[in-house]
Amino acid sequence: MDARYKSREIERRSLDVDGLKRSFLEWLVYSVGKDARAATRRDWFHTVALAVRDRLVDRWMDTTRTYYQQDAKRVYYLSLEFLIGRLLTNSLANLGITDQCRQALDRIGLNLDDVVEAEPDAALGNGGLGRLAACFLDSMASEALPGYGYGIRYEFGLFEQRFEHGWQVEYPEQWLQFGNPWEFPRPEVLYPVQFYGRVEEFRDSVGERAYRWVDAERVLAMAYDTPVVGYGGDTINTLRLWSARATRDFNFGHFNDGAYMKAVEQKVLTENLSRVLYPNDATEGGKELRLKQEYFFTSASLQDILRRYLQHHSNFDSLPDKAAIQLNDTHPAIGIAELMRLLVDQHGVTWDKAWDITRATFSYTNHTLLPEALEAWPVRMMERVLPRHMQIIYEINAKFLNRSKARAAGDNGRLSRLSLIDERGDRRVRMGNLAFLGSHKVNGVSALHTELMKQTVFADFHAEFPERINNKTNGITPRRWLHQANQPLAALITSRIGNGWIKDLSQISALAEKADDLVFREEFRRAKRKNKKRLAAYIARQTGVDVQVDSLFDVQVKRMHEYKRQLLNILQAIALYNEMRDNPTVSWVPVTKIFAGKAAPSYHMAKLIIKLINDVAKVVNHDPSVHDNLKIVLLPNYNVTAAEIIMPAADLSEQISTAGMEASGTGNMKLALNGALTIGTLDGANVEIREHVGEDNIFIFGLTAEEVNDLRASGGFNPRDVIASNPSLKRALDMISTGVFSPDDPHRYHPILQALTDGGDHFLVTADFSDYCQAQQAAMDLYRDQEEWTRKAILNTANMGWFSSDRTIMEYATEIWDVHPVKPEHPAETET
Ligand code: C3B
Repeated sequence: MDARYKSREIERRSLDVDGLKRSFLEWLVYSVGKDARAATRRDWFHTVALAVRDRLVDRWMDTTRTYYQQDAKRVYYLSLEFLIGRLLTNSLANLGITDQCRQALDRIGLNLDDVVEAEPDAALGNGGLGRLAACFLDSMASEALPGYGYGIRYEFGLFEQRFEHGWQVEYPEQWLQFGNPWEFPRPEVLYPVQFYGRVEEFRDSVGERAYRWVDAERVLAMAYDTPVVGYGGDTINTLRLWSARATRDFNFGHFNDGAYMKAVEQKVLTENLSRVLYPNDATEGGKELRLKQEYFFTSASLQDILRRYLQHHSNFDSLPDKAAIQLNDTHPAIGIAELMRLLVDQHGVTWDKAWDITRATFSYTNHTLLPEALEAWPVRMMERVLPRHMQIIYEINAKFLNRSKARAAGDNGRLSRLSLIDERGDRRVRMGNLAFLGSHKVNGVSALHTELMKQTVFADFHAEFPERINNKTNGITPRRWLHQANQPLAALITSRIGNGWIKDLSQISALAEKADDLVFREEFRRAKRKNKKRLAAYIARQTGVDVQVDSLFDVQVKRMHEYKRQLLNILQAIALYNEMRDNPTVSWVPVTKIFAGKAAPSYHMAKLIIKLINDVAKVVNHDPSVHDNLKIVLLPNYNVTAAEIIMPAADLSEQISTAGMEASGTGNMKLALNGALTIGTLDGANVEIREHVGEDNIFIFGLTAEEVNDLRASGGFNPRDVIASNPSLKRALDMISTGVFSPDDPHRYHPILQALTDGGDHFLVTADFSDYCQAQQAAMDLYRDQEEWTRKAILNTANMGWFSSDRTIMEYATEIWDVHPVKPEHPAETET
């Protein structure tokens, strides 16, 4: 494409070094408005981003136009979270102009890596669910699938985490403070979204009973579009994020009364709707603003989808042939009632027809079985905020329960479990049930999770609709997580097997035969060491702790949650610390324990565990008697950008959730792809990772999901007995309880000890402790044999091809969406 662009002599699109350099210099002056001498790093970032953006706009429009002209079936991925991170490296790499850009900057006396550092990390998500959505965007564009992301343009992304005296403190994340060069505001793409008010019944033109939603408050949803560059730059899709705007008439009403300040105040309140991302990765039970956010972006997205559909169609019969709408968890599940409302109330479609269309259009992904994360909105709130939707939900429910087999069998227990309304206590709308009922396909995110869905939360629905539940094991994009984040390893792989793996990760299996090649092993280790040096420098900068590059980098990075069991890891660290002190003459394998992750601001236990890790780290890192053989660091403000530094540098990947509780995990995939060996339970996708990398190349320990279930059901587990019978666990807990790590407040960790003992140890930390320590010992022993370790690490990388999100997304495309690749036509490039 380079030559073609050059032949047209359009400099702003040229992809060679000179052309890039010229446009950088021009952009700096004419768009950023700075002189080269006065330009800051941030100015240069904006300059480069704008110049790169120029180079993708034509192809972006070509992509959109092709979809339009072919009236292609599109997939709409509705997600309250998109954890996309930085975009510059990604755009350059996917356009294939990283080297040219580096050289062009070089000629101006700048370093691309420094410029990249000035980009804020777009943290429009909490954790795995949001990052999965971002990987899916990359894969849809790379697979030439007509895919759109729809979400909210939060002004404040996930909070910035700092540690003050070892405690987590949250600060606002102002990622938009200096503007966002990637987005295109679309002030003309504006949809009204209503709240509150009441429903009026009337007779329509043919005398049928009909409803309208009146006296409601109105908010406008305004679109911001971000181009999503696929690998190779051929397909450029759209991420459309909605921002809340107050309506004008609403303001002017107050203005005329002279109540100017009140009007402005109302405007600010209205626009708060898209102000901030909820920082909990489980649920935000009962928060009205959260419900409004969910409805806001879902309604705007559906209006936009119908508008696009109606450009080519005059009735809704073929909506399911032209649009697949994927619900990313239950957050957009209100969309099922909203589509019914739009079709029935606004477009006059009959109920039964509308229901068939709705079900054929929607599908739903479940991401967790945690009971606290299954959304259930109080009926009274729903009636107040979305009165018409509440009616529609009642109607859907009545029709469904009337027809269900449970009624025929007279099984009232099952009937009440199938109901969209939880009648126990204050009545609630079960959004999971609504999502299930309104979708033609429902999927889990790993084989085990999907199986458990069938057995637990959706057992009754599964009996009713045995074809509906299916599995789509998560994946990760190899572009960001290997090609971009791990350049030393990516270059090594490409030098041996070519670069086809970037687009087709299954090709990486060709590395397996190199596992026995001593030269390759040496180079593999060298790449890992380079990444470890980079991480060590980052750790020193962030925490002031010096770590040994050649120590075993033992990494647990993910949200702080009791079920993920960072506590198990830190207890093992204390036990190891004790062993090292007891046996100073033994030649220990040096270990660096690396933690990172945010806790929800209101999750006290998780925050206490953060404090514990920091307290233990302080004691261990300053104890000369361990001779630097053990270091513990908790890196602040874990985000996508930090993950890009951490993942490539890990030796050991901690995936130690209580079996049955982690739906899939995706960090486990990033780490293994980058050559870390996993230490983990048979939970989530760990099960499938074991199948792919081979059981000799992974450290599996602990209770299985079935054993966990049995243990809990039998009530036959007493953590105090377990603790009493394990001296090293007892000693570690005694140290915590006597204030060894918290001399300023010896009782600080009482709640943790309480949870592990009288609390019944719900997450089975004590039950798995001994087995976990043995697995850790096996890992340390193996690490002494660097050849053997490297061989296994290579086999991990080589066998992770299946975990590409390209594989996942093509499974969704063929088995759920029936959406097919569409090659964009680039007319400007073919005319000469
Ligand atoms: C997460 C799950 O906890 C992970 O196991 C899973 O890999 C990802 O979703 C992606 O499927 N998850 C999350 O981040 N937030 C939720 N509210 C629910 C699940």
